[in-house]
Amino acid sequence: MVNNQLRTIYAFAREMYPRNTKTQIQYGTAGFRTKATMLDYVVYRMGLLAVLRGRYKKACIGVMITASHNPEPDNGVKLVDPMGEMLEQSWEEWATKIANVPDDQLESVVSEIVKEFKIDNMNERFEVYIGKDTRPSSPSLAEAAAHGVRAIGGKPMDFGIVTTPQLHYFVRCRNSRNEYGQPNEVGYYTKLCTAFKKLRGDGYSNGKYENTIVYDGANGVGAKKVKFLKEVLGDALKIEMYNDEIIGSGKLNHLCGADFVKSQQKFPTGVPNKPNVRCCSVDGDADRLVYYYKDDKDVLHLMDGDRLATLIASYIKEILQETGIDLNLGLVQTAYANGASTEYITKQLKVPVSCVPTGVKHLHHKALDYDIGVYFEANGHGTVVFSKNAKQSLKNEAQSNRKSAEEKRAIAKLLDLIDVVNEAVGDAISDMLLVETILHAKGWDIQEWEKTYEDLPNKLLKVVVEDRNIFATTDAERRLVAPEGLQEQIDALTSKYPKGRSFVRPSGTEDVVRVYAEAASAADVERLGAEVALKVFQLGGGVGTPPELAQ
Ligand code: 16G
Ligand code: MG
Repeated sequence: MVNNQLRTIYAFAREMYPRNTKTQIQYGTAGFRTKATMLDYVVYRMGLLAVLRGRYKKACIGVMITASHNPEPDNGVKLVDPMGEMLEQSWEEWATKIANVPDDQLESVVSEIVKEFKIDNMNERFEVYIGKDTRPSSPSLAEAAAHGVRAIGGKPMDFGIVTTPQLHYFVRCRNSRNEYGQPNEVGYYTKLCTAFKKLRGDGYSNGKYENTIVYDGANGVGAKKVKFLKEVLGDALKIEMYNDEIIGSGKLNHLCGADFVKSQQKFPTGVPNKPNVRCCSVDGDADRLVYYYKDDKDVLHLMDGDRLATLIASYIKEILQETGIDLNLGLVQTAYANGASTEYITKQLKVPVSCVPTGVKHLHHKALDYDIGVYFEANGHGTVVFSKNAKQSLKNEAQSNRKSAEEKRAIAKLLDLIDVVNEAVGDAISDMLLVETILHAKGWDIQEWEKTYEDLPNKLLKVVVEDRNIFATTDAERRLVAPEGLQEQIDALTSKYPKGRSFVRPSGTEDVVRVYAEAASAADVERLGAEVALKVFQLGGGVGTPPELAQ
Protein backbone atom coordinates (compact mmCIF):
# COMPACT_ATOMS: atom_id res chain seq x y z
CA MET A 1 0.00 0.00 0.00
CA VAL A 2 2.70 2.47 1.02
CA ASN A 3 4.71 1.85 -2.13
CA ASN A 4 1.58 2.23 -4.23
CA GLN A 5 0.89 5.53 -2.54
CA LEU A 6 4.39 6.77 -3.22
CA ARG A 7 4.14 5.88 -6.89
CA THR A 8 0.78 7.61 -7.21
CA ILE A 9 2.09 10.73 -5.52
CA TYR A 10 4.87 11.09 -8.03
CA ALA A 11 2.74 10.22 -11.05
CA PHE A 12 0.15 12.84 -10.12
CA ALA A 13 2.82 15.41 -9.45
CA ARG A 14 4.56 14.83 -12.75
CA GLU A 15 1.45 14.69 -14.88
CA MET A 16 -0.88 17.19 -13.29
CA TYR A 17 1.01 19.39 -10.84
CA PRO A 18 4.63 19.61 -11.93
CA ARG A 19 6.84 22.09 -10.16
CA ASN A 20 8.09 24.07 -13.16
CA THR A 21 9.96 26.69 -11.20
CA LYS A 22 13.10 27.23 -9.20
CA THR A 23 11.46 29.85 -6.96
CA GLN A 24 11.50 28.90 -3.30
CA ILE A 25 8.37 29.55 -1.30
CA GLN A 26 7.96 29.72 2.47
CA TYR A 27 5.14 28.74 4.82
CA GLY A 28 4.81 32.04 6.67
CA THR A 29 2.52 33.51 9.34
CA ALA A 30 -0.49 32.92 7.12
CA GLY A 31 0.61 29.83 5.19
CA PHE A 32 1.80 30.10 1.58
CA ARG A 33 0.69 33.20 -0.26
CA THR A 34 1.65 34.39 -3.74
CA LYS A 35 0.27 34.81 -7.28
CA ALA A 36 -2.44 32.20 -7.83
CA THR A 37 -0.73 30.92 -10.98
CA MET A 38 2.32 29.84 -8.95
CA LEU A 39 0.41 27.75 -6.47
CA ASP A 40 -1.08 24.60 -7.94
CA TYR A 41 1.87 22.29 -7.21
CA VAL A 42 2.17 23.81 -3.71
CA VAL A 43 -1.48 23.16 -2.94
CA TYR A 44 -1.26 19.61 -4.30
CA ARG A 45 1.62 19.00 -1.90
CA MET A 46 -0.33 20.53 0.98
CA GLY A 47 -3.00 17.92 0.27
CA LEU A 48 -0.32 15.26 0.80
CA LEU A 49 0.95 16.92 3.97
CA ALA A 50 -2.56 17.31 5.39
CA VAL A 51 -3.07 13.54 5.19
CA LEU A 52 0.29 12.86 6.83
CA ARG A 53 -0.51 15.34 9.59
CA GLY A 54 -3.95 13.72 9.99
CA ARG A 55 -2.44 10.26 10.31
CA TYR A 56 0.08 11.54 12.83
CA LYS A 57 -2.58 13.34 14.93
CA LYS A 58 -5.20 10.65 14.18
CA ALA A 59 -7.61 13.42 13.28
CA CYS A 60 -9.25 15.42 10.54
CA ILE A 61 -7.11 18.30 9.19
CA GLY A 62 -8.25 21.36 7.21
CA VAL A 63 -6.91 22.95 4.04
CA MET A 64 -8.05 26.51 3.36
CA ILE A 65 -7.54 28.16 -0.01
CA THR A 66 -7.44 31.94 0.43
CA ALA A 67 -5.23 34.99 0.21
CA SER A 68 -7.38 36.89 2.70
CA HIS A 69 -7.06 40.67 2.17
CA ASN A 70 -4.62 40.41 -0.75
CA PRO A 71 -5.69 41.48 -4.26
CA GLU A 72 -7.83 39.13 -6.34
CA PRO A 73 -5.03 37.63 -8.54
CA ASP A 74 -3.22 36.32 -5.44
CA ASN A 75 -4.10 33.18 -3.59
CA GLY A 76 -2.80 31.10 -0.72
CA VAL A 77 -3.13 27.93 1.27
CA LYS A 78 -2.93 27.11 4.94
CA LEU A 79 -3.45 24.01 7.03
CA VAL A 80 -5.79 23.79 10.00
CA ASP A 81 -4.87 21.63 13.00
CA PRO A 82 -7.30 19.30 14.85
CA MET A 83 -8.73 21.79 17.33
CA GLY A 84 -9.29 24.29 14.55
CA GLU A 85 -6.09 26.17 15.33
CA MET A 86 -3.26 27.14 12.99
CA LEU A 87 -0.79 24.44 11.93
CA GLU A 88 1.74 23.73 14.70
CA GLN A 89 4.87 25.75 14.14
CA SER A 90 7.28 22.80 13.94
CA TRP A 91 5.35 21.47 10.93
CA GLU A 92 5.69 24.78 9.06
CA GLU A 93 9.23 23.70 8.24
CA TRP A 94 7.97 20.42 6.77
CA ALA A 95 5.43 22.37 4.74
CA THR A 96 8.20 24.58 3.38
CA LYS A 97 10.37 21.55 2.67
CA ILE A 98 7.76 19.50 0.83
CA ALA A 99 6.71 22.55 -1.21
CA ASN A 100 10.21 23.23 -2.51
CA VAL A 101 11.68 19.86 -3.48
CA PRO A 102 11.80 18.75 -7.15
CA ASP A 103 8.97 16.40 -8.20
CA ASP A 104 11.21 13.34 -8.16
CA GLN A 105 12.12 13.93 -4.51
CA LEU A 106 8.53 14.10 -3.29
CA GLU A 107 8.45 10.43 -2.42
CA SER A 108 11.60 10.68 -0.33
CA VAL A 109 10.29 13.68 1.66
CA VAL A 110 7.05 11.83 2.33
CA SER A 111 9.07 8.83 3.52
CA GLU A 112 11.19 11.12 5.68
CA ILE A 113 8.10 12.55 7.39
CA VAL A 114 6.65 9.08 7.92
CA LYS A 115 9.92 8.02 9.57
CA GLU A 116 10.44 11.18 11.62
CA PHE A 117 6.95 10.99 13.14
CA LYS A 118 6.78 7.21 13.24
CA ILE A 119 3.57 7.24 11.25
CA ASP A 120 2.50 3.60 11.21
CA ASN A 121 -1.10 3.98 10.04
CA MET A 122 -0.49 4.79 6.38
CA ASN A 123 -3.57 2.81 5.40
CA GLU A 124 -5.96 4.92 7.42
CA ARG A 125 -8.21 7.24 5.46
CA PHE A 126 -8.64 10.31 7.62
CA GLU A 127 -10.79 13.09 6.24
CA VAL A 128 -9.30 16.35 5.05
CA TYR A 129 -11.73 19.27 5.05
CA ILE A 130 -11.18 21.68 2.18
CA GLY A 131 -12.57 25.21 1.96
CA LYS A 132 -12.05 28.10 -0.43
CA ASP A 133 -12.71 31.81 -0.76
CA THR A 134 -14.38 33.55 -3.73
CA ARG A 135 -11.28 34.08 -5.88
CA PRO A 136 -11.68 32.82 -9.47
CA SER A 137 -8.51 30.76 -8.97
CA SER A 138 -9.81 29.01 -5.86
CA PRO A 139 -11.87 26.13 -7.39
CA SER A 140 -8.95 24.67 -9.35
CA LEU A 141 -6.64 25.05 -6.35
CA ALA A 142 -9.17 23.29 -4.10
CA GLU A 143 -9.18 20.52 -6.71
CA ALA A 144 -5.38 20.33 -6.53
CA ALA A 145 -5.62 19.90 -2.76
CA ALA A 146 -8.18 17.13 -3.20
CA HIS A 147 -5.91 15.38 -5.72
CA GLY A 148 -3.07 15.52 -3.22
CA VAL A 149 -5.27 14.07 -0.50
CA ARG A 150 -6.47 11.23 -2.76
CA ALA A 151 -3.00 10.48 -4.12
CA ILE A 152 -1.81 9.54 -0.64
CA GLY A 153 -4.98 7.67 0.27
CA GLY A 154 -6.85 10.30 2.31
CA LYS A 155 -10.47 11.34 2.00
CA PRO A 156 -11.07 14.90 0.80
CA MET A 157 -14.29 16.68 1.74
CA ASP A 158 -14.87 19.89 -0.16
CA PHE A 159 -17.04 22.44 1.66
CA GLY A 160 -17.05 24.82 -1.30
CA ILE A 161 -16.91 28.53 -0.62
CA VAL A 162 -16.68 29.18 3.12
CA THR A 163 -15.01 31.76 5.34
CA THR A 164 -11.65 30.80 6.82
CA PRO A 165 -13.10 30.71 10.36
CA GLN A 166 -15.96 28.48 9.21
CA LEU A 167 -13.50 25.88 7.96
CA HIS A 168 -11.57 26.06 11.24
CA TYR A 169 -14.87 25.63 13.08
CA PHE A 170 -15.87 22.56 11.03
CA VAL A 171 -12.52 20.88 11.72
CA ARG A 172 -12.92 21.52 15.44
CA CYS A 173 -16.48 20.15 15.42
CA ARG A 174 -15.41 17.02 13.55
CA ASN A 175 -12.57 16.26 15.92
CA SER A 176 -14.69 16.93 19.00
CA ARG A 177 -17.11 14.33 17.64
CA ASN A 178 -19.71 17.06 17.22
CA GLU A 179 -19.55 18.11 20.87
CA TYR A 180 -18.45 21.56 19.75
CA GLY A 181 -21.22 21.71 17.12
CA GLN A 182 -22.22 20.28 13.76
CA PRO A 183 -19.44 20.42 11.16
CA ASN A 184 -21.44 22.20 8.48
CA GLU A 185 -22.76 25.67 7.68
CA VAL A 186 -26.25 25.14 9.01
CA GLY A 187 -24.76 23.91 12.29
CA TYR A 188 -22.51 26.96 12.47
CA TYR A 189 -25.27 29.53 11.90
CA THR A 190 -27.66 27.71 14.17
CA LYS A 191 -25.26 27.61 17.10
CA LEU A 192 -24.16 31.23 16.84
CA CYS A 193 -27.56 32.72 16.05
CA THR A 194 -29.56 30.73 18.59
CA ALA A 195 -27.29 32.00 21.36
CA PHE A 196 -27.31 35.52 19.91
CA LYS A 197 -31.10 35.68 19.79
CA LYS A 198 -31.42 34.26 23.28
CA LEU A 199 -29.11 36.92 24.69
CA ARG A 200 -30.94 39.64 22.82
CA GLY A 201 -34.39 38.62 24.01
CA ASP A 202 -37.40 40.52 22.68
CA GLY A 203 -36.07 44.06 23.06
CA TYR A 204 -34.05 44.51 19.91
CA SER A 205 -33.08 48.09 20.72
CA ASN A 206 -31.88 49.23 24.12
CA GLY A 207 -30.97 52.73 25.32
CA LYS A 208 -28.80 54.30 22.65
CA TYR A 209 -28.36 50.97 20.87
CA GLU A 210 -30.23 50.44 17.61
CA ASN A 211 -30.29 47.06 15.93
CA THR A 212 -29.18 48.15 12.47
CA ILE A 213 -25.62 47.76 11.27
CA VAL A 214 -24.03 48.82 7.99
CA TYR A 215 -21.83 45.96 6.77
CA ASP A 216 -19.04 46.08 4.18
CA GLY A 217 -18.50 42.56 2.79
CA ALA A 218 -15.24 43.45 0.91
CA ASN A 219 -16.84 41.89 -2.22
CA GLY A 220 -15.85 38.49 -0.90
CA VAL A 221 -16.99 35.44 1.03
CA GLY A 222 -17.97 37.63 3.99
CA ALA A 223 -20.70 39.12 1.79
CA LYS A 224 -21.88 35.79 0.44
CA LYS A 225 -22.21 34.29 3.90
CA VAL A 226 -23.97 37.24 5.48
CA LYS A 227 -26.87 36.81 3.07
CA PHE A 228 -27.67 33.56 4.82
CA LEU A 229 -26.92 34.93 8.27
CA LYS A 230 -29.41 37.74 7.67
CA GLU A 231 -32.17 35.24 7.05
CA VAL A 232 -31.39 33.33 10.20
CA LEU A 233 -31.20 36.48 12.32
CA GLY A 234 -34.45 37.96 11.02
CA ASP A 235 -35.35 41.17 12.86
CA ALA A 236 -33.02 40.53 15.79
CA LEU A 237 -30.25 42.31 13.88
CA LYS A 238 -30.79 44.21 10.65
CA ILE A 239 -27.70 43.99 8.50
CA GLU A 240 -27.51 46.51 5.65
CA MET A 241 -25.01 44.93 3.32
CA TYR A 242 -22.74 46.72 0.83
CA ASN A 243 -19.85 45.53 -1.34
CA ASP A 244 -21.38 42.20 -2.13
CA GLU A 245 -20.23 41.76 -5.73
CA ILE A 246 -18.66 38.40 -5.47
CA ILE A 247 -16.98 36.10 -7.94
CA GLY A 248 -15.02 37.51 -10.82
CA SER A 249 -15.91 41.16 -10.29
CA GLY A 250 -12.24 41.96 -9.69
CA LYS A 251 -13.34 44.08 -6.76
CA LEU A 252 -12.37 41.76 -3.93
CA ASN A 253 -10.80 43.90 -1.16
CA HIS A 254 -10.54 46.77 -3.65
CA LEU A 255 -10.87 50.10 -1.80
CA CYS A 256 -12.96 48.34 0.81
CA GLY A 257 -12.81 45.70 3.52
CA ALA A 258 -11.24 45.62 6.97
CA ASP A 259 -7.63 45.82 5.83
CA PHE A 260 -8.29 48.86 3.63
CA VAL A 261 -10.16 50.72 6.38
CA LYS A 262 -7.57 49.92 9.06
CA SER A 263 -4.38 50.44 7.10
CA GLN A 264 -5.51 53.41 4.98
CA GLN A 265 -7.65 54.85 7.79
CA LYS A 266 -10.25 55.59 5.14
CA PHE A 267 -13.97 55.05 4.74
CA PRO A 268 -14.56 52.22 2.22
CA THR A 269 -15.99 52.90 -1.23
CA GLY A 270 -19.37 51.39 -1.99
CA VAL A 271 -20.78 52.16 1.47
CA PRO A 272 -23.16 55.14 1.89
CA ASN A 273 -21.36 57.88 3.70
CA LYS A 274 -23.94 58.91 6.29
CA PRO A 275 -22.70 60.63 9.46
CA ASN A 276 -22.67 58.91 12.85
CA VAL A 277 -23.84 55.53 11.56
CA ARG A 278 -22.34 52.33 13.02
CA CYS A 279 -20.50 50.49 10.24
CA CYS A 280 -18.26 47.44 10.11
CA SER A 281 -15.95 45.87 7.53
CA VAL A 282 -14.64 42.33 7.19
CA ASP A 283 -11.67 41.21 5.09
CA GLY A 284 -11.52 38.91 2.05
CA ASP A 285 -11.82 35.66 4.02
CA ALA A 286 -13.87 37.13 6.90
CA ASP A 287 -11.46 36.51 9.76
CA ARG A 288 -10.90 40.19 10.52
CA LEU A 289 -13.36 42.83 11.64
CA VAL A 290 -13.23 46.56 12.32
CA TYR A 291 -15.98 49.02 13.28
CA TYR A 292 -16.08 52.72 12.44
CA TYR A 293 -18.22 55.77 11.77
CA LYS A 294 -17.84 59.14 10.12
CA ASP A 295 -18.74 62.20 12.16
CA ASP A 296 -20.53 65.38 11.01
CA LYS A 297 -17.19 66.84 9.95
CA ASP A 298 -16.43 63.84 7.75
CA VAL A 299 -13.74 62.54 10.12
CA LEU A 300 -13.37 58.76 10.36
CA HIS A 301 -13.47 57.21 13.84
CA LEU A 302 -12.04 53.71 13.81
CA MET A 303 -12.73 50.98 16.36
CA ASP A 304 -10.00 48.48 15.58
CA GLY A 305 -8.98 45.20 17.18
CA ASP A 306 -7.83 46.95 20.36
CA ARG A 307 -11.30 48.42 20.80
CA LEU A 308 -12.94 45.06 20.18
CA ALA A 309 -10.62 43.51 22.76
CA THR A 310 -11.33 46.11 25.44
CA LEU A 311 -15.08 46.03 24.86
CA ILE A 312 -15.22 42.24 25.04
CA ALA A 313 -12.85 41.91 28.02
CA SER A 314 -14.69 44.58 30.02
CA TYR A 315 -18.05 42.93 29.40
CA ILE A 316 -16.84 39.44 30.28
CA LYS A 317 -15.28 40.83 33.44
CA GLU A 318 -18.61 42.41 34.41
CA ILE A 319 -20.60 39.21 33.93
CA LEU A 320 -17.93 37.13 35.59
CA GLN A 321 -18.24 39.29 38.70
CA GLU A 322 -22.00 38.82 38.65
CA THR A 323 -21.57 35.04 38.56
CA GLY A 324 -19.45 35.05 41.72
CA ILE A 325 -17.22 32.37 40.16
CA ASP A 326 -13.50 32.77 40.42
CA LEU A 327 -12.04 32.35 36.94
CA ASN A 328 -9.00 34.16 35.67
CA LEU A 329 -9.50 36.43 32.70
CA GLY A 330 -6.60 37.74 30.63
CA LEU A 331 -6.05 39.68 27.46
CA VAL A 332 -3.39 39.11 24.82
CA GLN A 333 -2.14 41.82 22.47
CA THR A 334 0.87 42.50 20.26
CA ALA A 335 3.25 45.45 20.31
CA TYR A 336 0.96 47.14 17.75
CA ALA A 337 -1.78 47.58 20.36
CA ASN A 338 -2.32 51.26 21.04
CA GLY A 339 -0.65 52.23 24.33
CA ALA A 340 -3.88 53.87 25.48
CA SER A 341 -5.73 50.57 25.14
CA THR A 342 -3.12 48.73 27.21
CA GLU A 343 -3.26 51.41 29.89
CA TYR A 344 -7.06 51.30 29.97
CA ILE A 345 -7.11 47.52 30.28
CA THR A 346 -4.50 47.28 33.01
CA LYS A 347 -5.33 50.38 35.05
CA GLN A 348 -9.09 50.74 34.66
CA LEU A 349 -10.37 47.29 33.83
CA LYS A 350 -7.64 45.68 35.94
CA VAL A 351 -7.38 42.76 33.57
CA PRO A 352 -3.85 41.33 33.10
CA VAL A 353 -2.37 41.86 29.65
CA SER A 354 0.31 39.81 27.88
CA CYS A 355 2.18 40.92 24.81
CA VAL A 356 3.30 38.36 22.20
CA PRO A 357 4.89 38.49 18.73
CA THR A 358 2.72 39.30 15.68
CA GLY A 359 0.72 36.43 14.14
CA VAL A 360 -2.49 34.83 15.27
CA LYS A 361 -0.88 31.56 16.34
CA HIS A 362 1.14 33.35 19.03
CA LEU A 363 -1.87 35.17 20.42
CA HIS A 364 -4.07 32.11 20.40
CA HIS A 365 -1.45 30.01 22.15
CA LYS A 366 -0.93 32.55 24.92
CA ALA A 367 -4.68 33.06 25.44
CA LEU A 368 -4.95 29.36 26.35
CA ASP A 369 -3.01 30.14 29.55
CA TYR A 370 -6.10 31.78 31.03
CA ASP A 371 -9.46 30.34 32.05
CA ILE A 372 -10.89 32.96 29.72
CA GLY A 373 -8.42 34.45 27.26
CA VAL A 374 -9.38 37.34 24.98
CA TYR A 375 -6.94 38.03 22.15
CA PHE A 376 -6.90 40.55 19.33
CA GLU A 377 -4.40 42.03 16.96
CA ALA A 378 -4.92 45.74 16.30
CA ASN A 379 -5.80 44.80 12.70
CA GLY A 380 -9.05 43.19 13.88
CA HIS A 381 -8.14 39.52 14.10
CA GLY A 382 -9.08 37.83 17.36
CA THR A 383 -11.49 35.85 19.47
CA VAL A 384 -12.05 34.54 23.00
CA VAL A 385 -11.02 31.11 24.25
CA PHE A 386 -12.61 29.42 27.26
CA SER A 387 -10.77 26.64 29.06
CA LYS A 388 -12.37 23.28 29.81
CA ASN A 389 -12.16 24.24 33.47
CA ALA A 390 -14.06 27.49 32.85
CA LYS A 391 -16.82 25.75 30.91
CA GLN A 392 -17.10 22.96 33.43
CA SER A 393 -17.33 25.23 36.47
CA LEU A 394 -19.94 27.39 34.76
CA LYS A 395 -22.00 24.30 33.93
CA ASN A 396 -21.62 22.89 37.46
CA GLU A 397 -22.48 26.14 39.17
CA ALA A 398 -25.50 26.65 36.92
CA GLN A 399 -27.03 23.63 38.74
CA SER A 400 -25.70 24.41 42.20
CA ASN A 401 -27.87 25.31 45.21
CA ARG A 402 -25.17 27.63 46.46
CA LYS A 403 -25.89 30.15 43.71
CA SER A 404 -28.53 32.86 43.94
CA ALA A 405 -31.06 33.37 41.15
CA GLU A 406 -29.17 36.48 40.10
CA GLU A 407 -25.87 34.61 39.93
CA LYS A 408 -27.51 31.85 37.95
CA ARG A 409 -28.83 34.39 35.45
CA ALA A 410 -25.28 35.69 34.97
CA ILE A 411 -23.97 32.14 34.53
CA ALA A 412 -26.60 31.40 31.90
CA LYS A 413 -25.68 34.61 30.10
CA LEU A 414 -22.01 33.70 30.04
CA LEU A 415 -22.78 30.19 28.79
CA ASP A 416 -24.82 31.67 25.95
CA LEU A 417 -22.06 34.14 25.19
CA ILE A 418 -19.63 31.23 24.78
CA ASP A 419 -21.90 29.86 22.04
CA VAL A 420 -21.77 33.14 20.09
CA VAL A 421 -17.98 32.83 19.96
CA ASN A 422 -15.99 30.79 17.44
CA GLU A 423 -13.17 29.71 19.73
CA ALA A 424 -11.23 27.99 16.96
CA VAL A 425 -9.90 31.21 15.44
CA GLY A 426 -10.70 34.91 14.96
CA ASP A 427 -14.01 35.13 13.09
CA ALA A 428 -15.46 38.39 11.74
CA ILE A 429 -19.06 37.12 11.71
CA SER A 430 -18.92 35.71 15.22
CA ASP A 431 -17.02 38.77 16.51
CA MET A 432 -19.67 41.04 14.99
CA LEU A 433 -22.43 39.12 16.77
CA LEU A 434 -20.43 39.36 19.99
CA VAL A 435 -19.89 43.12 19.69
CA GLU A 436 -23.55 43.67 18.82
CA THR A 437 -24.56 41.60 21.86
CA ILE A 438 -22.39 43.70 24.15
CA LEU A 439 -23.42 47.07 22.73
CA HIS A 440 -27.04 45.97 23.05
CA ALA A 441 -26.54 44.83 26.65
CA LYS A 442 -24.84 48.08 27.57
CA GLY A 443 -27.33 50.22 25.63
CA TRP A 444 -24.47 51.91 23.78
CA ASP A 445 -24.16 53.48 20.37
CA ILE A 446 -20.75 53.49 18.72
CA GLN A 447 -19.92 56.92 20.15
CA GLU A 448 -20.42 55.66 23.73
CA TRP A 449 -18.11 52.78 22.97
CA GLU A 450 -15.49 55.18 21.65
CA LYS A 451 -15.62 57.27 24.84
CA THR A 452 -14.08 54.51 26.97
CA TYR A 453 -10.55 55.77 26.20
CA GLU A 454 -8.74 57.96 23.69
CA ASP A 455 -6.24 56.40 21.29
CA LEU A 456 -2.71 57.80 21.19
CA PRO A 457 -1.77 59.15 17.75
CA ASN A 458 0.29 56.52 15.93
CA LYS A 459 2.02 55.87 12.67
CA LEU A 460 3.13 52.81 10.74
CA LEU A 461 5.97 53.14 8.21
CA LYS A 462 7.94 50.77 5.99
CA VAL A 463 11.65 50.89 5.20
CA VAL A 464 13.16 48.90 2.35
CA VAL A 465 16.52 47.42 3.31
CA GLU A 466 19.03 45.19 1.63
CA ASP A 467 18.45 42.25 3.96
CA ARG A 468 15.64 42.33 6.48
CA ASN A 469 16.95 39.13 8.09
CA ILE A 470 19.66 41.11 9.87
CA PHE A 471 16.90 42.57 12.07
CA ALA A 472 16.38 40.47 15.18
CA THR A 473 13.89 41.27 17.93
CA THR A 474 13.25 40.27 21.52
CA ASP A 475 10.65 41.00 24.21
CA ALA A 476 7.66 40.21 21.94
CA GLU A 477 9.17 42.29 19.13
CA ARG A 478 9.32 45.41 21.28
CA ARG A 479 13.12 45.64 21.21
CA LEU A 480 15.84 45.00 18.64
CA VAL A 481 18.93 42.97 19.42
CA ALA A 482 20.39 43.50 15.93
CA PRO A 483 21.63 45.50 14.06
CA GLU A 484 23.91 46.50 16.87
CA GLY A 485 23.38 49.92 18.41
CA LEU A 486 20.05 50.62 16.68
CA GLN A 487 17.87 49.96 19.74
CA GLU A 488 19.88 52.48 21.80
CA GLN A 489 19.27 55.08 19.11
CA ILE A 490 15.54 54.32 19.11
CA ASP A 491 15.47 54.63 22.91
CA ALA A 492 17.16 58.04 22.70
CA LEU A 493 14.63 59.24 20.12
CA THR A 494 11.51 58.00 21.94
CA SER A 495 12.65 59.55 25.24
CA LYS A 496 12.36 63.01 23.66
CA TYR A 497 8.58 62.76 23.27
CA PRO A 498 5.83 62.56 25.90
CA LYS A 499 4.31 59.05 25.80
CA GLY A 500 6.76 58.24 23.00
CA ARG A 501 7.00 54.58 21.99
CA SER A 502 8.47 53.04 18.89
CA PHE A 503 9.57 49.60 17.75
CA VAL A 504 11.01 48.06 14.62
CA ARG A 505 10.50 44.55 13.26
CA PRO A 506 11.08 42.73 9.98
CA SER A 507 7.79 41.95 8.23
CA GLY A 508 6.79 38.30 7.97
CA THR A 509 4.79 38.84 4.79
CA GLU A 510 6.62 41.55 2.78
CA ASP A 511 10.25 42.28 2.02
CA VAL A 512 10.38 45.35 4.28
CA VAL A 513 11.10 46.43 7.83
CA ARG A 514 8.16 47.94 9.71
CA VAL A 515 8.41 50.93 12.02
CA TYR A 516 5.69 51.70 14.55
CA ALA A 517 5.62 55.00 16.42
CA GLU A 518 3.25 56.39 18.99
CA ALA A 519 3.27 59.67 20.98
CA ALA A 520 0.99 62.08 22.82
CA SER A 521 0.52 64.44 19.86
CA ALA A 522 0.07 63.95 16.12
CA ALA A 523 2.97 66.29 15.33
CA ASP A 524 5.30 64.38 17.67
CA VAL A 525 4.35 61.05 16.19
CA GLU A 526 5.16 62.30 12.68
CA ARG A 527 8.61 63.39 13.87
CA LEU A 528 9.31 60.28 15.92
CA GLY A 529 8.23 57.91 13.13
CA ALA A 530 10.38 59.69 10.55
CA GLU A 531 13.41 59.85 12.85
CA VAL A 532 13.26 56.15 13.69
CA ALA A 533 12.74 55.24 10.02
CA LEU A 534 15.82 57.26 9.10
CA LYS A 535 17.92 55.49 11.75
CA VAL A 536 16.70 52.13 10.43
CA PHE A 537 17.70 53.22 6.95
CA GLN A 538 21.15 54.39 8.09
CA LEU A 539 22.08 51.51 10.40
CA GLY A 540 20.09 48.72 8.75
CA GLY A 541 21.27 48.90 5.14
CA GLY A 542 18.49 51.04 3.63
CA VAL A 543 17.90 50.88 -0.11
CA GLY A 544 16.84 53.80 -2.36
CA THR A 545 16.12 57.27 -1.06
CA PRO A 546 16.28 57.78 2.70
CA PRO A 547 13.03 58.60 4.52
CA GLU A 548 12.57 62.33 4.99
CA LEU A 549 12.41 63.89 8.42
CA ALA A 550 9.11 65.57 9.30
CA GLN A 551 9.20 69.35 9.80
C1 16G B 1 -0.36 37.67 8.76
C2 16G B 1 -1.02 37.25 10.05
C3 16G B 1 -1.55 38.46 10.79
C4 16G B 1 -0.41 39.45 11.01
C5 16G B 1 0.27 39.79 9.71
C6 16G B 1 1.53 40.59 9.96
C7 16G B 1 -2.34 35.27 10.53
C8 16G B 1 -3.52 34.45 10.15
N1 16G B 1 -2.14 36.36 9.81
O1 16G B 1 -1.29 38.20 7.88
O2 16G B 1 -2.05 38.01 11.99
O3 16G B 1 -0.89 40.62 11.60
O4 16G B 1 0.66 38.60 9.05
O5 16G B 1 2.18 40.89 8.77
O6 16G B 1 -1.59 34.92 11.44
P1 16G B 1 3.65 41.48 8.77
O7 16G B 1 4.56 40.47 9.41
O8 16G B 1 3.94 41.73 7.34
O9 16G B 1 3.63 42.76 9.55
MG1 MG C 1 -8.02 37.36 6.63
